[in-house]
Amino acid sequence: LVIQLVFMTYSNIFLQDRLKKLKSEHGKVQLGNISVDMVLGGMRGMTGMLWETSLLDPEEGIRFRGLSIPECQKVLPAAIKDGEPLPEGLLWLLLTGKVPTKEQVDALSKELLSRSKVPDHVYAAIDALPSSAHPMTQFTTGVMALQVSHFSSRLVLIAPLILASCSDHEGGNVSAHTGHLVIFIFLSCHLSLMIIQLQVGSALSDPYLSFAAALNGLAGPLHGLANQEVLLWIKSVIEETGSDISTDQLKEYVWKTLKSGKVVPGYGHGVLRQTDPRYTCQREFALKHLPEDPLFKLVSKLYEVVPPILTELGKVKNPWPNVDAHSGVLLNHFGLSEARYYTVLFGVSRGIGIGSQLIWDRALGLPLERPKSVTMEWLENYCKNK
Ligand code: NMX
Ligand code: MLT
Repeated sequence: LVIQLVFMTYSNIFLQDRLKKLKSEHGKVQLGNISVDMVLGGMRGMTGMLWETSLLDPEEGIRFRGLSIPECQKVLPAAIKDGEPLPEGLLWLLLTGKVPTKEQVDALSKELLSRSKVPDHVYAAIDALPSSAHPMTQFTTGVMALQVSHFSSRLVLIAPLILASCSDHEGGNVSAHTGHLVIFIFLSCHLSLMIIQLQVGSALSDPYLSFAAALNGLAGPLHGLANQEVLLWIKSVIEETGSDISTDQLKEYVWKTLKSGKVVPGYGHGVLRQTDPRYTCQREFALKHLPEDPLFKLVSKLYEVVPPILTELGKVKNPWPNVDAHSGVLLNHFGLSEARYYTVLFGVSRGIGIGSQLIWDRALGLPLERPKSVTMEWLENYCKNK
């Protein structure tokens, strides 16, 4: 199986030639103009990097290797009939660009499981932290500790089913971009061993260091920590107003949050301009499996109440919910009520996407990323002389 997977991934090696051709024939084609707004606005809307595993459309949402979330749900193998796609199937798809069979996914799961023993020193490193350490700090510490082990030919994959859709969100999001930026590794393929053997080169960060950096970005409340924040916020609504909350009370609470200078967690997005399809797929799952869950009912009510309020604010580009508005409620329903762990699950899931693209970064020999920065004075002078 491993040989098959590596072969399929690298049989696409002709992509190196495609990349060379693209560069030599079209290297000078302009992809757009950079405005001062873009420079001051976190590089929004600048097309500036190559990311093969997924592509995000502002209206439609994410496509993994060309497949939308509903399409993935249809074609990727599930553990049970009509169940949700297995994360290993998504990993296969991201790596090879091909939809795997159930047998291939099962064999991959077995292979990964056989390589999933975590060395004792990793637990010791995590245990050495104070018990108050946030789970994301524990996670990053664990990943960093793995870096000094001989774990590098192994891949732990425990991505939970419902979060598989968070695996990749093209390259520009904070976590993926950070991982991509930091990753400059030598990758050699050990056909006989495992999918990937990642080795540290001189002054180059290996995947553990890179993934740890990505996780640190994910741990921010405007990015992955938002799923924790959403559940805590929803619980605070209930604490303050009781569970039988009216629409007017909810509106009032949303306004109160905004007036205190906070954002409404789980709403808005840096790229998307519609409801996140990951939210929609989780909502459909909830309608099927937990329609009476009181927190789900509240999340549904928020879907009616929040967008008009954010629209009224006048400055929010996307008033619709993102994935984090929903995931916590599902996890809570199935017994994971410790909201502080939610971002860890997001991180495990994101490892699938970052890891898959990492292989392609090396296969395609992508160069060191180093965009140019300028000072305010430079911009002022440039604009004056225009
Ligand atoms: N609640 C209140 N204000 C908001 C919200 C929101 N949910 N979303 C955007 N705004 C504000 C934003 O703070 C900015 O205000 P100001 O000009 O005063 O700084 C203004 O609207 C324009 O922001 P946008 O261009 O619409 O959004 P931007 O690309 O800057 O930020 C987010 C995107 C995701 C950071 C932002 O929508 C947000 O803070 N959302 C809440 C946190 C969240 O759910 N994050 C998870 C994102 C998904 N993920 O997993 O990473
Ligand atoms: C993500 O999944 O990374 C988030 O939706 C944020 C983004 O795409 O910028």
